[in-house]
Amino acid sequence: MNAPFVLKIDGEVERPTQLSFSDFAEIDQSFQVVDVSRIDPQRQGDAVTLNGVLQLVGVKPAARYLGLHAARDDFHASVPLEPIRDRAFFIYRVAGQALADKQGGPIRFYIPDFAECHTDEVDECANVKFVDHVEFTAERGFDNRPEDDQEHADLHDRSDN
Ligand SMILES: Nc1nc2c(c(=O)[nH]1)N[C@H]1C(S)=C(S)[C@@H](COP(=O)(O)O)O[C@H]1N2
Ligand SMILES: [Mo]
Repeated sequence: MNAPFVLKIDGEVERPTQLSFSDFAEIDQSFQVVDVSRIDPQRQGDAVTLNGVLQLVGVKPAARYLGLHAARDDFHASVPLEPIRDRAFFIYRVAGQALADKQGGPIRFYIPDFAECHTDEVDECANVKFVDHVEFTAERGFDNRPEDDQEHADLHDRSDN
């Protein structure tokens, strides 16, 4: 039996893909980030770089935005690819195990050096937890990140972030 996938990747790519936990673990060593706390002391675990995923799926030149979808809590961000392509990663493992719910698992997107929430397209809110679908688009896609202090405070109240 095939392992259940944890992340679906499609849109402007040559090879739409569904990745399981073991697929992540088997991605080439050159794209693995062992111990993300070396990059951001606030974060734990192991990751695969966004660049690794871009290579795997064969991202098309038309792709300018990265859609990060979390069905679990209906949270979505559409982030410009260029400013993050060499620094973002997908955290998928902590201490050898799949990332737990409370850590934003099974897959958590992470961009080091983000702006404060709702101040920029690349902000802390773009560090989407529970990502189950990544979609590359030519134009900015669906995004329901908070747009002001009130919406942001409400989100944190709701989700005990
Ligand atoms: N799926 C999902 N991802 C999310 C959010 C959310 O509500 N749902 N909140 C965002 C916000 S506003 C912040 S500040 C960070 C909080 O991450 P942390 O709980 O790991 O500190 O997650 C971001 N990613
Ligand atoms: Mo936030």
